[in-house]
Amino acid sequence: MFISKVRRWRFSLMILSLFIALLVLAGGVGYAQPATHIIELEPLATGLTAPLGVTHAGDGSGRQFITEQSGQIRIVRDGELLPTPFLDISGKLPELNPFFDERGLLGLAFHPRYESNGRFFVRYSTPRTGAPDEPCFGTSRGCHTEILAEYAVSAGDPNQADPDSEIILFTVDEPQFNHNAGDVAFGPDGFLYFTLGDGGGAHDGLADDPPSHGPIGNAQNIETPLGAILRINVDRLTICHRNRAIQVSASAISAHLAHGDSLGSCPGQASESTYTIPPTNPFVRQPGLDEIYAYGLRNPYKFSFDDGPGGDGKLYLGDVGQNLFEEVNIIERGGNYGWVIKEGFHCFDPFNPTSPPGNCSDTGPHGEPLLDPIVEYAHPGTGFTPELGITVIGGYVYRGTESPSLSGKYIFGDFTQAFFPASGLLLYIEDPAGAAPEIQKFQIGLDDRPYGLYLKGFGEDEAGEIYACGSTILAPIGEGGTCERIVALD
Ligand SMILES: [Ca+2]
Ligand SMILES: [Ca+2]
Repeated sequence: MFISKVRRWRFSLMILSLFIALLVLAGGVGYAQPATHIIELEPLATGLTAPLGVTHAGDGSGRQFITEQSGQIRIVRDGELLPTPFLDISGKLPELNPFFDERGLLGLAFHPRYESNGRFFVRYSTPRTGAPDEPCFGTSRGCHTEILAEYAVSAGDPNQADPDSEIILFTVDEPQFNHNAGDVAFGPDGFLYFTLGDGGGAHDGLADDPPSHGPIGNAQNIETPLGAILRINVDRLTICHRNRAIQVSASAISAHLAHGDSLGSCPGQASESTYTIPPTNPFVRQPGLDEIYAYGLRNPYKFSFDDGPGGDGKLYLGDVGQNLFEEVNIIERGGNYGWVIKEGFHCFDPFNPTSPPGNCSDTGPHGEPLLDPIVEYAHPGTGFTPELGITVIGGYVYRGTESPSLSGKYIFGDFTQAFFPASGLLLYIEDPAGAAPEIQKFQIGLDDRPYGLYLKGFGEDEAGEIYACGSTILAPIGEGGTCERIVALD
């Protein structure tokens, strides 16, 4: 069977070579590479600190909302960056490290019915004391907790959130400062999705003695929310009604509160969460944390849904790799995406992370298949190809109208090709859900100039136009941050 496969492969190669030779004879050497798209970058806002993303309220206002890692949500209205932030939670954050940090205000999503209910959701980091046996204890970055919280717009001003409206929905203590992921978004199903990395450090803790993330690491452990994408329902909430915890729809909350009920479980009773679990989550009524939607992820920093006109709603996610490979995945419900058994398409050895073993298990701890990404690329100087950058930054499938040549392409990028100098990359995948997705590099400007910034995130406005955000500065400090709209020149 193996030999016949090899023969078939050789035969296919022969046919392919013949075909390529004919193409070369017919039309020169540009045959294998589709023409690179040329884009221009139009400034949306400058003078920012560490912009991680752009989103919109879906309320027809045309405003863009920029998430700053330093703790502010900034508004751009009619092309002007408003001086007062929509929300500033910098006082809740740990002191961010002035060289590099992955903590801060990390994600923002507006409720699909924000225009009528004023609800929005954020992910951020907050400090905690920690225990002496934790890897973060006594380190320069200390221990922290990751939080998913809900806020509301203020009653009087659409450009001001109510800072006192916070409801904390979900918290998890982090063993290290890094790999917090942090994106938040509503799916086409109306549920809220958010991501958490494997807890941090390296090798998902397996090379530590003893393993600092448990015997199989966090990403493969379905009893922890770390290393996973989670899905919850924020439209059915728990309230205390006549000393009994009940679940009601979010639209009925204010009526209940007016009649003396309170949000959350009843005093003195077992605490219940302020959200509910979609009954179709993969681990409901069986082992595994009910919030998990998919797992086996290392640092699923950015994700999005292809939910614009012509999109099929697929969930695209960039999972940041360790020493060698970066990857983009299309996430399916219940899927195990391989980390820490695999990095990209390759097997991973936590004790020899720069030499992928030839063999590893193709299933997870419960016999489930490990799902491969749609594409991978390699870190520069590792001997693997294609050599691009060191940290994938997930983006969006373009469904806007200003750049028709980009329609249906997955626009994403890389943080930087090396820590110094700032050398982010803007990339795309021509046919991301097709049979042979391939990574291409955008040409920036007719002069083909480098991006020249640390790429920190992407964003999308109400019209489906896509923005890239970056900074001249590695850390979340200073005023070197900018968000720019990506516009095709072809
Ligand atoms: Ca369960
Ligand atoms: Ca993977």
